[in-house]
Amino acid sequence: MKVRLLGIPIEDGAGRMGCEMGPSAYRTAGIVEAIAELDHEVEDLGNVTRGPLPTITPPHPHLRRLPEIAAWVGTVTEAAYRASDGALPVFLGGDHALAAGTVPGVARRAAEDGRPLFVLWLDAHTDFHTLDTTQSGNLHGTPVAYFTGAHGFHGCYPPLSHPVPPGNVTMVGIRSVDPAERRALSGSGVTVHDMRALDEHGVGSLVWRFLERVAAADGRLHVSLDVDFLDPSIAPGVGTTAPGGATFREAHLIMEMLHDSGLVSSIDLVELNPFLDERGRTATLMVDLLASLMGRTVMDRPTRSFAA
Ligand code: NNH
Ligand code: MN
Ligand code: MN
Ligand code: MN
Repeated sequence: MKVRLLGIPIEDGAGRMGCEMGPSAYRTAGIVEAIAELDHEVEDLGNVTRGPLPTITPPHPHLRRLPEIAAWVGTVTEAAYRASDGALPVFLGGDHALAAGTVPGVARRAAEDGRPLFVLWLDAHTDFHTLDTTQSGNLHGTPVAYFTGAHGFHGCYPPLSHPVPPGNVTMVGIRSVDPAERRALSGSGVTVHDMRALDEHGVGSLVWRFLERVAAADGRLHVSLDVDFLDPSIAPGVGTTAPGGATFREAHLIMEMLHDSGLVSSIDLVELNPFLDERGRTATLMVDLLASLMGRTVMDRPTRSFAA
């Protein structure tokens, strides 16, 4: 499989600076070597640069850096569409606002190839705010509402050509949901597995069920991995830590299952803030998780495949 790395140094969507350094930290942590070692062909496309700022009249005064994010979304959508041509793109963030570009870009690619797109959202947060509901004004809290076609982005973010059906989105690891997001999610069709569901059913069976659904639909799968999905004790390098997150083994198991499924067609690694990291340990963990997704194993094992 051919893998393409694309750095997307956005930090304007997060409440604090530092995510801009994410792509460099992944390269320093050896992301190219980790993938190449697994016998994939790797091409590093470098970093995207944001297009010119559009003129936007913000619908609310507290929305932070709306013209910047709108510009990024347009640029990233186009770049993600191009990077997904005949290769598996890994988007190196940058804060989670980048998913408002990567997902629409790969959704367009999937649609042109006649395949439905599914999204696995690994995050402490649901990022399901619209421009009208966000309280913080931090636009990294909005990508899922946008790419599933929610109203409330008109005249701000670019018009969406290929919205992802909410029923194709599954979230895992959730433990911080704002009241407006909770209301919007109920009845939306999005599947939300909060931490309690993980504790009760185990991450393996929840993820397996979702993968079977993607396989049955002959779907493509975009995986969006927010650093704060992980417990802060193992991943301190993020601006919005939330206690009670996924453990080291839970996270690796998901990646290993994703590898075995053969369904993953694009990946975001987002919200790494190297300024807050401890001697690169969070960057290194994220690279190791990606390696598991790309086929790194402890021992040889028989391939598990889906029932017909
Ligand atoms: N829901 C909060 C907000 O909108 C937090 C979002 N922060 C994240 N999302 N890190 O993953 O501000
Ligand atoms: Mn997020
Ligand atoms: Mn988050
Ligand atoms: Mn492989």
